[in-house]
Amino acid sequence: MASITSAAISIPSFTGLKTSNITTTKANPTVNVKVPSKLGVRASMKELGVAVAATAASAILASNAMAVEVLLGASDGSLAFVPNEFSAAAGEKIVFKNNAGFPHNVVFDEDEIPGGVDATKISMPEEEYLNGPGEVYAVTLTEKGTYSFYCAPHQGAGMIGKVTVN
Ligand SMILES: [Cu+2]
Repeated sequence: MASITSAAISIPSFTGLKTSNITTTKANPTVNVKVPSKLGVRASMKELGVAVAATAASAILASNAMAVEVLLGASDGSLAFVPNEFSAAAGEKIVFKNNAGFPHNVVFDEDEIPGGVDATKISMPEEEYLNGPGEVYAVTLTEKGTYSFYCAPHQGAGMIGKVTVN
């Protein structure tokens, strides 16, 4: 029961969780089938409600866990972001992952990001690098619009990219 109780407590922090989600899920027979295995056959209706809400929250968590992955350096060794143009949902995590030709970094161009966004808060410091294979830099952009970014050591070699947040 402890895990279910903690899930129920954390639900208000999910802004995406609406009453309508719970109602819809409750009507779904596959969810009702799963409930007894979690709570046992003596679960009260109130406990069933908590379990259903927790199931809905888990589904939302899973969709929030989606992330865009961008490779730093193409596998053929060329100095590029792969992909170098992509889109992401507002609030979606963007993970830049060292792949080849490092060191790399990720610096957003202060002149080519939406107004009001502080480039230093979403960028790596210009003089800091990802040095090892698989090292990552993750950022979440919440303001919609287009953002240009570059790799400081390889900007001159064309290692630049653009993300559209929508
Ligand atoms: Cu680079």
